[in-house]
Amino acid sequence: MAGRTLAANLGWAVMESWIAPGLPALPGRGQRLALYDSARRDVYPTGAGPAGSSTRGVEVDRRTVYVCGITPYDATHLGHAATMIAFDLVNRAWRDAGHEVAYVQNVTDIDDPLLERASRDHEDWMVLGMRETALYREDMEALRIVPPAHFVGAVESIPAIVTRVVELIERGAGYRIDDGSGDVYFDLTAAPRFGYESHLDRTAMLALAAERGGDPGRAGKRDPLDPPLWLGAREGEPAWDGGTLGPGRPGWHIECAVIAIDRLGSELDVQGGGNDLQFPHHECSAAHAEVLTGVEPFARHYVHAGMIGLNGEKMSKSKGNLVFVSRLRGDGVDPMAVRIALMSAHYREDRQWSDDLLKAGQLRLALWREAVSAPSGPSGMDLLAVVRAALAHDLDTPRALAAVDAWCEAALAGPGPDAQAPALMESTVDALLGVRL
Ligand code: 5CA
Ligand code: ZN
Repeated sequence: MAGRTLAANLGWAVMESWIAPGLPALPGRGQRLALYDSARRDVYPTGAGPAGSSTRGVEVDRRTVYVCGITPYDATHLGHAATMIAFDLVNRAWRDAGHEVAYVQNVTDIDDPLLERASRDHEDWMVLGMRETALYREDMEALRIVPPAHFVGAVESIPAIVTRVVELIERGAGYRIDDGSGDVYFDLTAAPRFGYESHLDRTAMLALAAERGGDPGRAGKRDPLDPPLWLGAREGEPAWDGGTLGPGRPGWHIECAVIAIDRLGSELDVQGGGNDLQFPHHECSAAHAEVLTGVEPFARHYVHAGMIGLNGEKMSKSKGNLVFVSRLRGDGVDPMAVRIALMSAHYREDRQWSDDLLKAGQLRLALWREAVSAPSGPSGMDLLAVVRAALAHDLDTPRALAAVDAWCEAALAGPGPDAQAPALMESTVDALLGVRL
């Protein structure tokens, strides 16, 4: 096979995910989930078509989601947690609606930021990546995130990526820069619909590409926006055997395109991540995948979670304004209170983390825990129906949480008609919201 590398023959470690939380069974079925699609700019039902039908032979009762995961050069912060919780709600809602879910998440375990941090701290980049990935797994487990079926590293995917980059060159969609660097770029003219996912004008695209890891100023490119597919080996940097590409390492967007199509096929129900990935990352990944498979669109829904900020700025490793999930855990904060706090606003909203938000989450958790011990309450089936309906409409967690609060207040105010309700309320918030009381 073209691109079978020395690294693969030596056997790079394959990523392991984490232990799954228990999912209590609920009576009945959830509704069909509708989500906002960035490409179509509105809320649409997820899935291939009307219930009972299929397009291009896709099974309607299977749902596929690819979520852009961490670059492990620092610990999981609340922004990562919020994004992973949003897609966990998607996973839970689909399962509740009776779907089989195929969920893939990547780990960008080789990229510039990882090498820069390792070099700054005089550390081995691989050990750094392994340590932060291990901590991420622990954090995900503590937050009761249902693990992806495939948790896939970039490094272990290099042979597959090499094969696909060679394929893109053969199709005339990839070209080598003739300066001895060994760098290979994607030719955007191969993707005439480029821009349909993010709707930006060229000036905005150029600015965002420069800001978010791109290299519009790189000499020798056919178009400043052309993204790298393969970076030729550099002195002092790790490199892998790229077969006819020569030694080097993969570009970022091709990593996600290849992992997604190899594990999930040529069309996804959901391509997910934070809204910082809408451009250029998801636009470029979609362009790569569409040229490789000939199927458009790559994803039926491009779903973007809002940015969590601190003190008025986006929480980001490069800015250093981070609140780590592990630090909160270390301080004895219940991860369920963190989860509630992050779900108290809508997932698409850019929002700020604060001590007050956490305190409100802790109070809510205490209220729910007190109420679940009540001997009875208002109808548990009614509460389940409201929570299901709220989540089915683009994950309306503020409405779902308010319904749980109202049930709790009523249950604590005096005896209610339903003695089964406290147990059903407990399973509802566990199965659908991921909150264990
Ligand atoms: N490895 C790439 C994706 S292929 C990456 O963006 N890694 S990351 O570590 O920077 O981010 C991991 C995930 O968390 C991505 O989906 C990203 O969009 C999301 N994310 C990053 N920062 C925030 C934030 N402040 N708020 C919400 N989500 C965030
Ligand atoms: Zn990605």
